[in-house]
Amino acid sequence: MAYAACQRRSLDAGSMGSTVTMLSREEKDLCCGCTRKCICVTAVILGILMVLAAIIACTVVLALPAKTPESRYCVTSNNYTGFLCDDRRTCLLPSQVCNGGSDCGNGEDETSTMCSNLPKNLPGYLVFYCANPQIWIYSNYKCNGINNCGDCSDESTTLASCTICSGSQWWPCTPLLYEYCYCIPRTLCQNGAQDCSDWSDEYQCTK
Ligand SMILES: [Ca+2]
Ligand SMILES: [Ca+2]
Repeated sequence: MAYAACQRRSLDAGSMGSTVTMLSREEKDLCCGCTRKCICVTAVILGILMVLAAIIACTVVLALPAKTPESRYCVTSNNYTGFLCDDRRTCLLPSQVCNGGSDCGNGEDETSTMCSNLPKNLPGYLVFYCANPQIWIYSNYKCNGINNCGDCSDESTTLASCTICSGSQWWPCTPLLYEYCYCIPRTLCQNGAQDCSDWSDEYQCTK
């Protein structure tokens, strides 16, 4: 007997007097069984719905992108890629990070997590790997005219994408000094000492 029919039968019986007296034992058993069955079915459906809801919730949570570390990328006033302090205003030069001195207000540029395994734990934009990948420098030492890698790969047009000897402060030549790569500072011109292999620093370059 369907549950609705049981209810209607009970109501009919109720309108005629007592539900108990008007329903036979069989009818009562059937109605009672029907009710229990409906409760069971409802419970099973609710259980299934809860499981489905849990699966959907898990799927949504797992589908969300993992929280990425807070970006500290910034650009310094002299146009270097830098490290942003917690104040979200101070932009440090790469070489100020893990240099042993606290340059951010909260010392976030010197955390043991970041500085314990250099350069692996540094943000990649602070690091430049030389032609010999075992050697690295801070990225602000790239294209600065100085031979920081030791093989001038940090001053090259190929690996470092530098513009060779740009700016009037440089004189292009083959330097005698290991410190320079493709040019010398113009301040060394006409100083009475040879700095270029062709002496152009003394006979051609003007300050
Ligand atoms: Ca520092
Ligand atoms: Ca350099």
